[in-house]
Amino acid sequence: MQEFWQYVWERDEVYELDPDVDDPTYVLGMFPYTSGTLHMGHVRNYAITDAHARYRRMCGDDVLHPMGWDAFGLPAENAAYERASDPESWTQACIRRMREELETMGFGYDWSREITTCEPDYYQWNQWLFKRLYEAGLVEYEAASVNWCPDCETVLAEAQVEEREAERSEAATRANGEAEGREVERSETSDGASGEAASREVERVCWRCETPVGRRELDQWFFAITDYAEELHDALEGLEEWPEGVREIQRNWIGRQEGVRIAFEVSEPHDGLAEPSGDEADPRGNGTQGSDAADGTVDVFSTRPETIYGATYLAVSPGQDLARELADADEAVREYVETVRERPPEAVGFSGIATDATAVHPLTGEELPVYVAGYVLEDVGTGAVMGVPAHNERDHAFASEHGLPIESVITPKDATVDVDLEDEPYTGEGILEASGEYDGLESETARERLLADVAAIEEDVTYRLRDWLISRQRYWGTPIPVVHCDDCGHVPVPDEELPVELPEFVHTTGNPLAEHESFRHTECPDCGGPAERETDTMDTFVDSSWYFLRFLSPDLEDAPFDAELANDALPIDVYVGGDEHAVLHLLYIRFMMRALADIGLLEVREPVERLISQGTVLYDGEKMSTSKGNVVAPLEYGAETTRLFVLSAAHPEQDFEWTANNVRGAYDLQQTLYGMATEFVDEGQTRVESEIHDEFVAREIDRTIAAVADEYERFRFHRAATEIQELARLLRRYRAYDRPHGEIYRRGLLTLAALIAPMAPHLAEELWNKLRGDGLVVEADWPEPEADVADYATERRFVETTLEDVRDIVDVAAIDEPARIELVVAPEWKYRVAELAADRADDEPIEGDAIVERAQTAGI
Ligand code: ANZ
Ligand code: ZN
Repeated sequence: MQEFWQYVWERDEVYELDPDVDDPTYVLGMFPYTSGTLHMGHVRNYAITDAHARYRRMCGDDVLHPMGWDAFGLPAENAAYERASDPESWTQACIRRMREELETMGFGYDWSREITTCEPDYYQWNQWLFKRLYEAGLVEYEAASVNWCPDCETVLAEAQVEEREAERSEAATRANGEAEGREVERSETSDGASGEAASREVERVCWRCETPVGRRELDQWFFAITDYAEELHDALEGLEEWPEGVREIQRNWIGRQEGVRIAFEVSEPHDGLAEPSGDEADPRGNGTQGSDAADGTVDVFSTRPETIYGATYLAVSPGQDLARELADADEAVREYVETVRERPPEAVGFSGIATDATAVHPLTGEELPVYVAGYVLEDVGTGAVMGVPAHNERDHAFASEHGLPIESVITPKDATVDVDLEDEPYTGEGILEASGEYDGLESETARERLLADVAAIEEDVTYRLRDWLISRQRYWGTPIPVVHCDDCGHVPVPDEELPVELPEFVHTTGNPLAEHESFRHTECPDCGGPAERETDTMDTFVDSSWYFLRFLSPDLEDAPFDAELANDALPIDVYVGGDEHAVLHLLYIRFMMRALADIGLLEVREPVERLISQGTVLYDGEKMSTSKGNVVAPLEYGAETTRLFVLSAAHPEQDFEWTANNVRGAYDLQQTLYGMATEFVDEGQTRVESEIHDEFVAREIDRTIAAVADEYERFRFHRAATEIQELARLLRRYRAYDRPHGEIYRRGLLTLAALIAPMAPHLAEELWNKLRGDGLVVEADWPEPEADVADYATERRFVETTLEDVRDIVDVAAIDEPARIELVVAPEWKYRVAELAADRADDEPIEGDAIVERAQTAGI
């Protein structure tokens, strides 16, 4: 039966959006990664968008609800090795299977817009966009110490590295939900200063295979997302229809920090500072890279400038320009820098090396030693710090390990607070001491005064966000359209030569593209000389950073998207996906839109108006996942039951538990509705007068229409399902009392069909067809209430709650059906509730004022 309706929908092209519509209601679920087969997370995600799209369509909107495939990436390549096959065939097989599963579920997509990111007619536009970003200065090529997964044999973006407690308290992380877990992890890394974090063993692992991540130094391609750090941060404020949790995770990830920049003069005794190596300043330092060797100053970033008199050394990150210069001049420093850059942070610890250089304290003129230290992060602030061991956890740890002086400059206001600086730093606010003319000031005042007085101290804001590393040393991705020429440097492949197509797959241990002689060797587009192609491919998150634009004009041949259409259709009205994408995908699309806007390809800067971050489907308290072996296949219970259940089990943003019992409820509801319609059709219309019931039921039908619409508007499918269930129950009681198979009953059944159509479309078509004999419910209008039910709905709610209140003094359950109905429709309902209550309590009717009095006593 389901296949029948799916066939009809397809035949009538009911989900295809007219290409002339310029501002559709754009409803989108994050397209699936083609890793094999649909899982329950997909089903939940797509059931939400599907129900919403169907509801909006019934309300008369032109709805765009497309689907495609995020088809590049490592699993295909790994599967190819395992099965001695190739990534292309494996991926295409996955796509066929997953598309069939989506169709079996009855999701209503406009398949005429299907896109597949691993096909040249899609990925050529990744290359084209890469070039536009490159021309706009938003692409960098840098030698960088990067995260390296030894198992996947590729580089990982910072956001693809997960932090775990070494002993792995999994239960705790799960209980917090993935997203919160990440947030906690992140804030602890960025604030290693807290005592707890310092004592905690954190392991950095690959997000995909959970192998501990190492470091490697490689030449890499980056997108300059840090150019947008400030805007990405500030604009979060305006994303009112995003869950606060996701905004908070992005805020933490971008990591805005207000502080100061302090310039220290640095000198090296031997031969002065080496000339800058000619490298451009590192773009990942937010444009605030501190070393400026030419005039011999190093900027440090600090949030506590008032501790400056307590600075006993200066430390620079091993990746910082000054460190590289010092390494050139000093063998020992060079060795340290090299080893430390190949190591994961937890192996670096508080190691460091003293250099010959000294820094001049801007206030005391004292000479401070300069260290290269692994705990100073290259991409944070200026990549250099002033070490204040007395008041900063990390500096304290470093100083203790290297025998550096610990000098107190802040004492707590409360003299009873015990401070033992040998043991641990005092990190709170307080009163300044040993700070020259600032002695005796409170730290906050001192901060302001120093900023005003000292030219070397300037206000500064820094962001922890790093540039987006897009290079992957893998085959199954978009080739980066660049040629390396000995004479001309990096030369982008001319537009007319795009796409740079992936050559045939070869089985090899390393990067198949690097082994592909005919791919690798080419001609320089500039000078025609021999040159080598870039063999890195793009991170798959590049593919998904703009795919929603392609759905608007999937067949466009001369551009990635139609700008006019995009300006009209965007932002996406409703975007639904898992919260594991809170910082990867959802940050990249916000960056990409802004970059495209600044290049002049678009006018909209924010891609998503309303974001729904769907909760997890649990089984026995754990996330359903293949690795846990607790997966329920989406089709095990039948498409309709599954979709109805995942929608009715909980609010989309909440987790819920998959239990056979709960699923049963969704199944029963369908059976009930189906049974009612069948019986009605079989028995034909009969009519018995029952005025009071007719009026009540008619009003209830109207009220339910309004209530369900309201729930759908707010994505509260679970409450919509409850309303539908209640109306069905009422209609059954209605029939049981009076056997009134009349017009009102029929309208009730038709209404139920329409109301449930967004969630259970096959069933709805079936009911619609039985009761009407023609037309499709997917194309029907949302039902109109016959009467204005606003007042009635309020009244009814009042009566229902009042009845609840009466529970304390009488057995309300004992109030029989007609009496209840009478209560709800009667104009003097308030009085009647009291009367009934009194009646039941006494078993002896009482009258008039006594009733009212008693009702008042009962607080009614
Ligand atoms: C001196 C100082 C004294 C600092 C003091 C703090 C307390 P929090 O506070 O952890 O959020 N910092 C700056 N750049 C850094 C880098 N690239 N790598 C590692 N640490 C860096 O972060 C702000 C502090 O982190 C800064 O303020 C700086 O140490 C350190 F009593 O400067 B502070
Ligand atoms: Zn050349």
